[in-house]
Amino acid sequence: MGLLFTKIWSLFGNEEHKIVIVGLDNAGKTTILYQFLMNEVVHTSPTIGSNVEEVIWKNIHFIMWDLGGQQSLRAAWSTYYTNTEFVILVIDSTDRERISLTKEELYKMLNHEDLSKAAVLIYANKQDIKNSMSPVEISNLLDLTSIKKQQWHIQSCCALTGEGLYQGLEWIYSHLKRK
Ligand SMILES: Nc1nc2c(ncn2[C@@H]2O[C@H](COP(=O)(O)OP(=O)(O)OP(=O)(O)O)[C@@H](O)[C@H]2O)c(=O)[nH]1
Ligand SMILES: [Mg+2]
Repeated sequence: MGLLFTKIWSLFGNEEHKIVIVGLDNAGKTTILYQFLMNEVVHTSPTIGSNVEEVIWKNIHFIMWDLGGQQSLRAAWSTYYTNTEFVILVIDSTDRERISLTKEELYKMLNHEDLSKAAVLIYANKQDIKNSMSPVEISNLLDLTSIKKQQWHIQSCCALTGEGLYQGLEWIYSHLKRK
């Protein structure tokens, strides 16, 4: 009965799904959040702390937390993890020097008990820039196939044009429908 009620309740779009958006500074997290909210590119400055917005898509309510990615702020990411259903990891695909740092942060996150049941969407952002790493290259560098506990998906995108962003949300949507 509880489950049936939950399903019917979600049909009316009253259920909220918590997403945390993480990634190193300058990856494009805030740009992505406001693309989802307003379908436009906003002028951003480095996020100190976090931004939170409700994004409604296909009648589903997402509470999206965009966390600051600077080194001093990353230690606080875990304070946002409770009840998180989806993690969106944003990668600056031109930032080859720091992909190993992203990998470290990714596995630290995946090992956190509050995220053991979360699903992970990885955006290979800034695909508009020449010589950016491809999703395949990023998958290999992050060793994504070694992730066994969580479901994951990698999506190439460009936050400036919005290209690829909704394909990523589509994966989240299909994940929710499968549950
Ligand atoms: N060329 C290009 N630039 C992008 C893209 N996405 C974001 N940017 C730019 O990258 C810079 C950083 O974007 P933000 O969204 O502020 O980055 P952030 O991940 O929120 O950074 P922190 O808040 O410091 O963690 C901005 O100048 C954006 O305009 C993209 O797809 N292509
Ligand atoms: Mg930001």
